[in-house]
Amino acid sequence: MSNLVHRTLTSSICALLSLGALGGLRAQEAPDEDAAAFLERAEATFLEAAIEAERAAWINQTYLSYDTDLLASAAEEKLIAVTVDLAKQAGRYDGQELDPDVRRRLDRVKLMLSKPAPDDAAKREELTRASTAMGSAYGRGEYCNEADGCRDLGELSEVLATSRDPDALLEAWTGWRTVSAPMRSDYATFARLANEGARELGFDDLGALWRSKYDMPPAEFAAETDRLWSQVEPLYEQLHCYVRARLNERYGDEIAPASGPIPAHLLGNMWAQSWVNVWDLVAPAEAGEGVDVTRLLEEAGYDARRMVETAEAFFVSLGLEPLPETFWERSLFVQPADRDVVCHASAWAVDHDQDLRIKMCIKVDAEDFVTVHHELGHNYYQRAYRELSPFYRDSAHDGFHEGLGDTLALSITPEYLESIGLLDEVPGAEEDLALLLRKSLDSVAFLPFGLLVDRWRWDVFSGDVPEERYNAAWWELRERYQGVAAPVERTEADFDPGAKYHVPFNTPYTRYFLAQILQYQFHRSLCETVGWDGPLHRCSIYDSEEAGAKLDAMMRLGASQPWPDALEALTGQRTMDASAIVDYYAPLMAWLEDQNEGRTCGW
Ligand code: X8Z
Ligand code: ZN
Repeated sequence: MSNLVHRTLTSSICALLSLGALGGLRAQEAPDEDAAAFLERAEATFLEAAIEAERAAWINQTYLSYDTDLLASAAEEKLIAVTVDLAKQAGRYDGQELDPDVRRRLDRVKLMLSKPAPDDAAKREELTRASTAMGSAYGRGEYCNEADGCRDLGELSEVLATSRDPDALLEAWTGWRTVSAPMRSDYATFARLANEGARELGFDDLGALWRSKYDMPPAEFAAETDRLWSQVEPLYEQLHCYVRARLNERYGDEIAPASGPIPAHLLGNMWAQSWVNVWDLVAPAEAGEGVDVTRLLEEAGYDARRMVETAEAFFVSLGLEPLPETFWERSLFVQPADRDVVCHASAWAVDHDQDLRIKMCIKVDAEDFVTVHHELGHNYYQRAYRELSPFYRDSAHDGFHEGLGDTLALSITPEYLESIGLLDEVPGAEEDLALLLRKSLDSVAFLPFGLLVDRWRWDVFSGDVPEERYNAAWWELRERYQGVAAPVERTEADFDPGAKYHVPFNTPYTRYFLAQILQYQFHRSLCETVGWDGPLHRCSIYDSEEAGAKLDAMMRLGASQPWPDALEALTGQRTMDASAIVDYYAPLMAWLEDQNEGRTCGW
């Protein structure tokens, strides 16, 4: 089920490897039904449980309460039980020579769960209880003090984005992390039991299961992410060096040292994963403003719904169908005033068919303008593969799902904004640097964070990081990859990984790292398709049915083929390649190197 794209059961592809991986499965009785008949039954059984869990999760996340927690937990538990049972039954056909499509579907059953549970009912119940408790704590989380009362993540994030008072930033930063500290023991329970479930399915641990979803051996996949990171690391290091120097100019040595890692509360975002909110602090005087999409949206009087309509219109301009009426009736676009909801944006196909929805507490700003395209990308992908086997209703790999809408968002150029009436005058080439720097603060800045969240979880699941080192290991990775440091001392009484949605909600994260790289690869090849020969950051595929047809063809494959086939259908290439993102920012890289002359970069 990828239909609730970011929760329990996620996507991606089974592998050549899963047979080997399942070597440890308990011996099964010889099957008394043939594989195709089993699959037909399995698809129906899975779909029924998945849809039930989906509905319960939707109600839970849009009406957080004691009772909806229990109902969602029970439905999820049932789905896990059903899926684990089917995965074990699928194992009965291991070693049999079968039609390749039957083989692939069988192998995928074993990879459907990102949270497998042990066979033991009590343990399964404990696992889902711990998970739901963490999710609910995150969704309802707030930090209260005398001066400001109680503030939720949205309000605390607003402080990180807009305040330039180091004390206020620090309080918002540490305040949100009071929400995650109590999750620590539930997380340890979750990791122990989900690992046990993964081992029962024949994987070394849960991390190995996650890494088995990429049509290659898990170790090879880890090496792939290293390879991609090494392609982009020099660009990140230059950006880091420049931003650190500008923050130092603004805040001084005490608050923002000129060398070493950057204190994590100064970068405009709760997790320092996007730095675009400190644009005003880092904008070069001589380079202009680029385009301030937040201001344009505000001036044009956009509201949440209008933002979604605008994103939908982009998809429609590519020749894709408008969203169904029920999308508009059933989605949640605005944070309700009277109840707790999980505000983190997500996209759903509740019935694994056409009941598409997004759930998002939309703010009228540039960041959420990109996010609505991101979420609709999920919905369009879900609709494109809805007629495939339930075990193929997913993207080629999870980076494709995450990168689809973002690819369209790369086409939100000044020229595009002018064509939809948001921008009066398209800035000339003299603004290119500002455009690239602005975008890089969102995109290049994200890359190491995209990588490290799962580096931490892989180490936790493998046992390399025991519970006593959860937080220390987290900060080692934050420093090593991102070059950021905690602004105040952290201890093992804290649980800072839990302050990021995807940890309590158990959503794998490497997908976003891959997506950040793939979207430029998609963009570059679609720009070729539309015959663009200018700089990549000025190319928009808006209005191109030819580009839309290519995207549609890829999306329709779902997970039915190994991902290199889907990548080839769109780009002609069979490997992920960070040269597109590197090319896109080449002029910025040159400028940054020049700016950083005489500075010692790195940390
Ligand atoms: O979680 C998301 C999406 C939902 S799949 C809003 N993203 C990551 C994050 O917010 O941390 C998109 C970018 C990275
Ligand atoms: Zn997403």
